[in-house]
Amino acid sequence: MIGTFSTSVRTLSPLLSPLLRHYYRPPTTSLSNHKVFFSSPSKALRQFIQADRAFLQRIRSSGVSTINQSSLRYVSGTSSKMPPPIFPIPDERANTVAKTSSDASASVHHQMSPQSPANTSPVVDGDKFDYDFVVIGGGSGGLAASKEASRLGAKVAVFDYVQPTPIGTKWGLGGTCVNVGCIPKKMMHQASLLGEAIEDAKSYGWELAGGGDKKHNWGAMVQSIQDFIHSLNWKYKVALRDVNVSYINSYAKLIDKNHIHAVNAKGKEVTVSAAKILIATGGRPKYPEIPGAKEYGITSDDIFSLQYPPGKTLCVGASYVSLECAGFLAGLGFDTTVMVRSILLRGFDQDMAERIGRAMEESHHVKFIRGAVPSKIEEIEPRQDGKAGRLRVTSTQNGKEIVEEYNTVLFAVGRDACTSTIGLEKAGVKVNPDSGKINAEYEQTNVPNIYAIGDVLDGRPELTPVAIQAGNKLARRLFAGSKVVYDYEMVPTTVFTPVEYGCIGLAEEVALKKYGKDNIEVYHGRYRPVTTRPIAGYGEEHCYAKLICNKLDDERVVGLHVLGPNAGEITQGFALGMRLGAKKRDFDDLTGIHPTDAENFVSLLITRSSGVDLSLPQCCG
Ligand code: FAD
Ligand code: NA7
Repeated sequence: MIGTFSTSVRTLSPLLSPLLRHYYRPPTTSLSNHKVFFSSPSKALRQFIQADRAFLQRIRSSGVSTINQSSLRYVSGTSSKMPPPIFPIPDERANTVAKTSSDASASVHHQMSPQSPANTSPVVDGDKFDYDFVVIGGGSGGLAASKEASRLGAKVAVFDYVQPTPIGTKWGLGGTCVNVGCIPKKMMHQASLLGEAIEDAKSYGWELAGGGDKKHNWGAMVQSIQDFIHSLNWKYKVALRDVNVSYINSYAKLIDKNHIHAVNAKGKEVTVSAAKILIATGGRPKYPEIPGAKEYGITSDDIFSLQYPPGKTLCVGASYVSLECAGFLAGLGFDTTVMVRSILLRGFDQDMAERIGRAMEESHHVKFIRGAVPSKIEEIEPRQDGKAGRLRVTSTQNGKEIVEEYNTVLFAVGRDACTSTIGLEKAGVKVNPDSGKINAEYEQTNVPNIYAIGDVLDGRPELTPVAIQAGNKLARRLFAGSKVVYDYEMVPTTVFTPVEYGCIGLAEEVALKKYGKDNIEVYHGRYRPVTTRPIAGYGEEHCYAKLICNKLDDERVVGLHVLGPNAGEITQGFALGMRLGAKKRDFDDLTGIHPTDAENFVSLLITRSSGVDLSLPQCCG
């Protein structure tokens, strides 16, 4: 509902537009400056944004047919002047979202067929149950869905509870992304890039006071990041309260398809009933089943709040989580090794994965042990407050045993969906026995009133924006009659290794398999980054852009890949073009912004089939 109002206001009322500007906190700039990005909406707008059912009702019954500054003043009693009508407030909630939200207008959004199972009525059975909608899991997906449902008039509760890691790490409201995922990861990545920027700065004439070498303080970085995260935990709580979502900090389990039993940290129990239930419990890191793994190893759940510098570190696994952690640890000056069982970045374009490996090895001094798995971890010296321990790691590489000493072993060997201890079987919800994940078309499980989103979903990308978008759209379908479903295709993503890798669409090997070798053309090129170390020349030998085109469809671009600084920002921009069906000639016709790294995509002339060697281009044509 609020989405509907804000869209109409934004479109039709210039009076309010200054207040509806979207402020954002850039993830890559100063932690200490983040406060300047908070907006301060007027009282009327705040009331509008925090609209509860009573306020929406007052708007309806007031006879006001326009949502803008003056009508808000009228409804909130600060003005007695009835505003003139500009935009009609629709009476039927069922139609509003589809008619006026951005969902309905964008060409890429998908509508459900009227027969689709989750195309439910917005009317809820509120009287029979404590809540219209109960969400289990207050992470990216659960928070988004709960707030949207409540804004749309549903009575909502969210259960969120963090079970501590084997070494006792725990965190607050917000789930993986904000506490132990995207956000602290990006900040440590940024901390490591800043170390490189210091070298870069020297080439531009900056001098360090006293001429001394740079030195990184792990404790200070962790403190800043954790302070920032705690501020976000608090803001999430406030945001739930502002839209009248009940937050219950307890571990929840289903008792049957409409009842949930939960226990908090002090053992206090509560049972609630709900017409509709959403499973958004996310995932947690796996540990390999080897002696010493849980006793002495850590995972991404621990690294971002680790109270001591990790020292010489072994990252086990070649997933993006492992490579990202290895990247920032090496950038912060730690001796870092990645143990790879088979290939780098399974599921990603393998040409790009190998380029990332080379960049990490050659430019960032990360060591790789290929074809190896650990078999045992023993403690030589225990970790203490403020100091890492010493660990002996025994591994098998191509049948041979290798033994090496490390201060920290970080496992990034995959994640388990949190579905095995939440009573799904009691409610009759089925999971894929191989992955433990829930198969839910249109986010609806096999039990019609139980839904699932985010990392618990089988075969879906495990990414924060995916969970958020799917959650918002599900809430609109459940409580506003929308038919718009989330489209899981063409999801852009970025691996934040020291030289970042952004991609959208198909990996080259997948495109070749799907369309056939003769029907695919690959346009690619190396480029010099203009944004980092143009003088010192850091990383330029690794920067690379590639477009994979389907010749059967007039060279429609089916895959875009970029390895270079700020690849996330580049990929996000081009993702829109890709979703709108861009062809190679659209890229060629696009005027570049000079000097940028992204402009390399408008001048990719060399095809893989030509076999022409890729030399670094000169600047400015
Ligand atoms: P989560 O965010 O995991 O939230 C689930 C919540 O439910 C948790 O708080 C959990 O404690 C709680 N919970 C579980 N069981 C119960 C229960 N029974 N009762 C109550 N509460 C319960 N994605 C990106 O898009 N970009 C990135 O750069 C990125 N980086 C990542 C880096 C790392 C190191 C990791 C691990 C992940 C990263 N991700 C990234 C993935 C992203 O964090 C997840 O896809 C996203 O958080 C999933 O959201 P979710 O709502 O499904 O679950
Ligand atoms: P992934 O993407 O599932 O990758 C797991 C990695 O760990 C992969 O490289 C595996 O190698 C490796 N692995 C798995 N088991 C072992 C053992 N026992 N020993 C050594 N190496 C092993 O996991 P992530 O943790 O990065 O992320 C999962 C999701 O979380 C991801 O989609 C993100 O969205 C967040 P393999 O290639 O199988 O040989």
